[in-house]
Amino acid sequence: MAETRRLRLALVTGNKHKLREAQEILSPYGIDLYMAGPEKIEIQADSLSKIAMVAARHAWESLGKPLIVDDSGLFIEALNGFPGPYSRYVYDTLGVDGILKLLEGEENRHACFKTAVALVLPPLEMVFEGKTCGTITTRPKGSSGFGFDPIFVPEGCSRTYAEMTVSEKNKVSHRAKAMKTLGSFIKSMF
Ligand code: ITT
Repeated sequence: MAETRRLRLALVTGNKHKLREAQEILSPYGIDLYMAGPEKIEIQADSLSKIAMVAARHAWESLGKPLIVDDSGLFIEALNGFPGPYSRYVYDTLGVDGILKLLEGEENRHACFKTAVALVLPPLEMVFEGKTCGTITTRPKGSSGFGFDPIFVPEGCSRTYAEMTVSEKNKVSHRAKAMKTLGSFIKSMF
């Protein structure tokens, strides 16, 4: 019987929800993802890809094992793309309610979630991106997921990410798109 090769890959994050979403996507591609703890440094920059790659290279220094870093953000059109790369800080300070307040009375609720996944698998260093657009609700709905999930309804859907199971979110999400591209790439390599 042919032996199936699987790749063990570390996800450097403090966010277990990201791990769960990404594990489900990557497993069919022969990738066993585990959470690794070296501190994820987060530089201030205007591009998620840059932030993810700097963090991934830094993590490699202490971990020395094949790894990925996922940096994601919510880009709101009426706020000129804010909070974008500053999403973590804005989530921790203003939270979901703060975003809804900023959009009070605003008719343009269009927004996009983006993910950049940086891979360090020496000598390879690559970034894979995913994007899903949709609308910001007027009040939080649902209790699953994390972060801004309760206020984001992806295009073509009637429920927020927080009203979906992990598998449902993975059918449409920004993270799933980035992880699938990563998965296909790795599968083609091994
Ligand atoms: P790590 O940096 O430790 O990986 P994090 O939660 O800080 O975890 P990011 O910096 O990538 O992740 O995300 C910035 C913010 O955007 C974060 O506070 C999340 O709340 C939010 N976010 C990221 N991905 C999301 C998603 O799929 N759904 C909802 N909110 C998300």
